[in-house]
Amino acid sequence: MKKVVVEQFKKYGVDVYKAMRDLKKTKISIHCWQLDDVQGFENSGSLTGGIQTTGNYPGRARNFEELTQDLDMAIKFIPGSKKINLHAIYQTGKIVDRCDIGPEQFKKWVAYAKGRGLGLDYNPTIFSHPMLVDGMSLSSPDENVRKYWIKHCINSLKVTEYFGKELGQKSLMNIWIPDGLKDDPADRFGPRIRLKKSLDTILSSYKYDKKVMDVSVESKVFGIGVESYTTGSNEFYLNYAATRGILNLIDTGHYHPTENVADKISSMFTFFPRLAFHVSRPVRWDSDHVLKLNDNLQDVADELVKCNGLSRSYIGLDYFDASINRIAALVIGARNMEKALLRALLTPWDLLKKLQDSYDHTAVLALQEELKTLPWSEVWNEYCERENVKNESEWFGEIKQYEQEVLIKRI
Ligand code: RNT
Ligand code: ZN
Repeated sequence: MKKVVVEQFKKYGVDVYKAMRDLKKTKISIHCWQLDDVQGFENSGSLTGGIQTTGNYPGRARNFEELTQDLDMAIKFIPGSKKINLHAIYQTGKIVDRCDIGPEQFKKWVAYAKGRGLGLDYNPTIFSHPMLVDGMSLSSPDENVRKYWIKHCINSLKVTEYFGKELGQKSLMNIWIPDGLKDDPADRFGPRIRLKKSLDTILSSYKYDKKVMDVSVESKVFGIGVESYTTGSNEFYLNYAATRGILNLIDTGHYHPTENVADKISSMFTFFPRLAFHVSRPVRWDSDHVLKLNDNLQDVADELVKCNGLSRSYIGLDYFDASINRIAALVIGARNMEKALLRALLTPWDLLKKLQDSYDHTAVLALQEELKTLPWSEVWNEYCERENVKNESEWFGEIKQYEQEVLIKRI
């Protein structure tokens, strides 16, 4: 790297080599579901649960072979340490009813991950299924429905534990349910009490090995068709996670548009030793757009670094755009996550904190703005080179070529 670049950062007390080392230690969990529009391998039909993919770009992966081929293509252009985030619907081999899912259905994935030194994370899939009755699962008024999904989640704990054990890297099982109501509820309390009981049953039914896995719960404000009420709200899961000693997962698209999601991170770390994230980009609503390197993403990355939270967080991505090349979508979003983290790691937070604590807010503002012109992109290029990953001008051409040779032939 050019000496002048190193010196420019050094002037502020920032060691660019340490920043690259810290970035390399941070794992990003790449969500497989961007590559096939959240369809999975079960042939379960349309996507339900208040989430939606729009667009019909050619080349959607239709099976394990195509999906892993596309994943390999994407991973090639994403520097740094990676995991793959799976959903139950990506079960392979003998497809079973979702409530009966187990490690057997994920052997192929473990072999895939092992071969590449990747970790795996996991999500029970509580949508796109007939047992999601009237949009409800773990909070359903119907006991049979609740039992079905409880069983799915208990078996999912076993899958996640299997990942953690087999791969020697901790695995996260994240529970998100779409339960909610379209219009003003007659009863808000009942479904929440039922959800609490269902979750307690899941957690007490199987004593998973906490050394190899964690469980998180993901809240939401609303979904399509469930605009008026979501059982698993932010307050619900914050309290649930805090009282049960599990993790709370922040999906950056699941809050009111005027809420500053980054601001939540320091409050959370005040009480929770560890956090989990689904980093997404909401456009007007939880639209799951591809991550851009915008202020919202940078703010999240900055807070993670400032709170010393990188080693205490599961950082996963969560978006699904079917209107553009899906591999490029995965690459662009993941690289932007890495870039935001690198920029955060290249910032002299101690210096800025000192200025704030000595009431010199003018100097804070001046320095914050001055830092924006530092040549962080030079460090990014160096990082990509060290990781043997192509830079901005080169990877896109390769993906376009793959589109011509492979993707457009998938009809
Ligand atoms: C939905 C949640 C959930 C899903 C994925 C597919 O609003 O964000 O995390 O996006 O599990
Ligand atoms: Zn999410």
